[in-house]
Amino acid sequence: MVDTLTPVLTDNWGDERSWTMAAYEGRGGYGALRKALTQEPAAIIEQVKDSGLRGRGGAGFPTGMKWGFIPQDNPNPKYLVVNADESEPGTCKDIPLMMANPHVLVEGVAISSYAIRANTAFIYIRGEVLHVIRRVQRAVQEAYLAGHLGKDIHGSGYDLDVVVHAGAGAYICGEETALLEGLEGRRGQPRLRPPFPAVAGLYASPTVINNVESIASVPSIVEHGADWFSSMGTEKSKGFGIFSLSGHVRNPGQFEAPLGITLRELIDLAGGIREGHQLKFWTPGGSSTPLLTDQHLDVPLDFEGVGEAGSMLGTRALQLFDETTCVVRAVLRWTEFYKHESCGKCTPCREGTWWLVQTLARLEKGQGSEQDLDLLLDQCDNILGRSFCALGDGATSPISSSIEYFRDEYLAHLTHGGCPFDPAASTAFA
Ligand code: L3W
Ligand code: SF4
Repeated sequence: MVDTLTPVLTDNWGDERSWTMAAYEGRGGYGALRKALTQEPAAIIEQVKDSGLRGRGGAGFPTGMKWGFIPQDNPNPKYLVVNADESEPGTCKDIPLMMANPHVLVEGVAISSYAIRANTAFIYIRGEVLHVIRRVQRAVQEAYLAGHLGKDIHGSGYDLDVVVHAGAGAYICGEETALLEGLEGRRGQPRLRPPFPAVAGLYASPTVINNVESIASVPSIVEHGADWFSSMGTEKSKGFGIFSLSGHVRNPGQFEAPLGITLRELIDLAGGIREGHQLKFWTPGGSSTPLLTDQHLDVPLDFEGVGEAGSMLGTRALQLFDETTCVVRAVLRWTEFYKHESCGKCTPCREGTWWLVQTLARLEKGQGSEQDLDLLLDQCDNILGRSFCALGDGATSPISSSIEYFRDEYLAHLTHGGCPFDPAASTAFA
């Protein structure tokens, strides 16, 4: 089964001091940048379009198409912004990527900025991960010293400055327009779209915002070609991606594999569910994606397959829970997170997430009534599609999906006057 892995971004993670310029260049690093600089910027955009690369930050928007939206006749400067504010519960791919292989990101930033004709790029990293900020800052310094960044890069006449920016610790700043607000020095709250950032983004100028993994995939596309990339994956979800397995598996970690791999295959790669236990439920892309169950082990993990199963591929943060986990408690915990992180701008999410926690907490303690399940679904209905940004919608995903698959477990909390998984509260499942 191990031959289903396609290590590209993760290939050097086991190398000694893999994060240094010497180690990266020792493997041919920055060769793709030199190659890109001999081509027209528009040709790079075409190559990325042809590769089929879709955004790795959750939404799967075609990367080359987004770059193509940058209006080159706009006299304002163009900007590239890397969204490295990785905060979705369970998502843990960009941080290890930046720690182990920061130069693939820096090289991707240089190529992508050249393609959209930006002379300034920002890497916005969540503020809590100081070690990652330092590592990326160091890689940027090394790249300046080696002439991969700065003035007249490799004699091409192209100039690029890269700024590493530390966020201040708000989940909402992973939303692209809230990130821009933060970068401009304001409180991180989403902006109305349209206009999309490609037209009016940072400082009201055309801006491409891409996830770390999307940008880090670019050097390999330039090096090996669009056909090489699109030969992996599925018809509409091309290439490879990092799948993060956490929770009740024997060997949790990062597995880089073609899109379309199934959870069954990934669990095999991770050594199986922990001994003596069975999978109960899982998230395909963090807690903002509807839960799936053991009925969905063979769903192709691509944008289409997971969509057909009623969820979203999201960030491929696969959190696995076995039969010892109380789904109500897990969902309550996630909902508390959304309540805490709601930026407060719009009423459905600001008030709604508070009400969701009240209702869920009552149910979890076994103090509610069966009508509270309908109340919860009604509260979700008043948030989903009525919120200003995806945070509100995401907050409803684990709740409505858990009621769909585990209604009986909610009811068991009422019957037993508390959590049936907690021996102190009940012996229901003893
Ligand atoms: C120009 C148009 N640009 C769309 C661009 C848009 C953005 C990209 C995707 O949310 C999801 C969210 C999370 N002209 C355009 C256009 N664009 N139409 O395309 O846009 P969109 O709105 O589909 O998604 P989004 O706002 O980027 C991302 C979900 O992913 N998620 C991920 C969370 C990830 C983290 C993390 O820690 N990394 O928080 C998980 O489910 O909920 O639904 O660039 O400008 N006509
Ligand atoms: Fe803020 Fe939530 Fe509204 Fe998004 S949905 S703007 S996070 S209050």
